[in-house]
Amino acid sequence: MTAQSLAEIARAMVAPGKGILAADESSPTIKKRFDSISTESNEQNRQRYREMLFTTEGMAEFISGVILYDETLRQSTSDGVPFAKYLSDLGVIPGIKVDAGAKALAGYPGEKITEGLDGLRERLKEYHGLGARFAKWRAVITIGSGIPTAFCLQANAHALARYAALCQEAGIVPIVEPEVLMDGGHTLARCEAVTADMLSRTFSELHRHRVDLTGMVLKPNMVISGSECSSQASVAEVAEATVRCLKAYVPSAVPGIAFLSGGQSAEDATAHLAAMNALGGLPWALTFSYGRALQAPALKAWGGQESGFAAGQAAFLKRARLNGLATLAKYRSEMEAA
Ligand code: 5MM
Repeated sequence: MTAQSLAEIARAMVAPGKGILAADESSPTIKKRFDSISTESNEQNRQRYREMLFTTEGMAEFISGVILYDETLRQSTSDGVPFAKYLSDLGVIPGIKVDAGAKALAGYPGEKITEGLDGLRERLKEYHGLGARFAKWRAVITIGSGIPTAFCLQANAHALARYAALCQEAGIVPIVEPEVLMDGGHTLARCEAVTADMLSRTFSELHRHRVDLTGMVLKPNMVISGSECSSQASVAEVAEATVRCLKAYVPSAVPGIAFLSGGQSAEDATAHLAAMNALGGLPWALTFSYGRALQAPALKAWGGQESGFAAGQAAFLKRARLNGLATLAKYRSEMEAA
């Protein structure tokens, strides 16, 4: 596969009016989500839940791609169509989470390093054969007393770049996800400083690893007040700080930026995205790659019951549609009630 086709895939992932569904919860995370609706996390329930999301009629109008977990990439619809084929036939690009999770960084209490580089070349080859055309790797950065350290930021940036280079070698577009967590009492300004440092190191490592920026998508956190900070920034302040930070550190060769939601409410994540797009004059597409902010209302409406299937699909379609409108700056909060 040529660099041109990587760029084409990347552009399709961030096409106007569309964004990405992050449905790549690992087994421990999906168990937590299912626990919240008192539903057992077994293979059958996980298949049915993901089938509910993927077979939502009309979702392809707003969803460009879906990030799958290893188990999900190997699963099929109840009619026996592999999920990857089902999505591709709809024009939705299948993707795959390839990191092996964030583990404690030895020698650096409270900090994490994402693992999964060993054997990645071989796994990417297999995933490409199974239909995946993009991948995702998430670095997790915690803000706290004396952290993050420069060492932790650098180690994670290096791993992200090694992953991205391997993806492009395999004909797979890398989603590069350096997530600065919103957990904690820190201010918006502190989040901006840490995000800026991490983005700067990430793009420097991507350059050193000869990653083609036109064939990747960045998945960052928004610049936001810590969830326990006594002073919470307004929607306009979050939009301004996030765009200021991204403009300073993300080269315009990157076709698009697809945010994670990071624990924001579904409505906040949509309002922030819409406010950023309303600022205009952006060198890259700004869209979503939400997990919780797209799925939380759908998970609740489904409730693990067949009788909740249609309600779950309606809730998912609503969030997909409103976020699609947010990418075009056409979202209004009054639409939530419609
Ligand atoms: C879907 O959530 C992913 C969780 O992965 P793990 O199960 O391995 O923890 C996560 O990587 C997700 O893709 C991004 O963080 C975006 O999700 P949110 O919920 O933050 O929008």
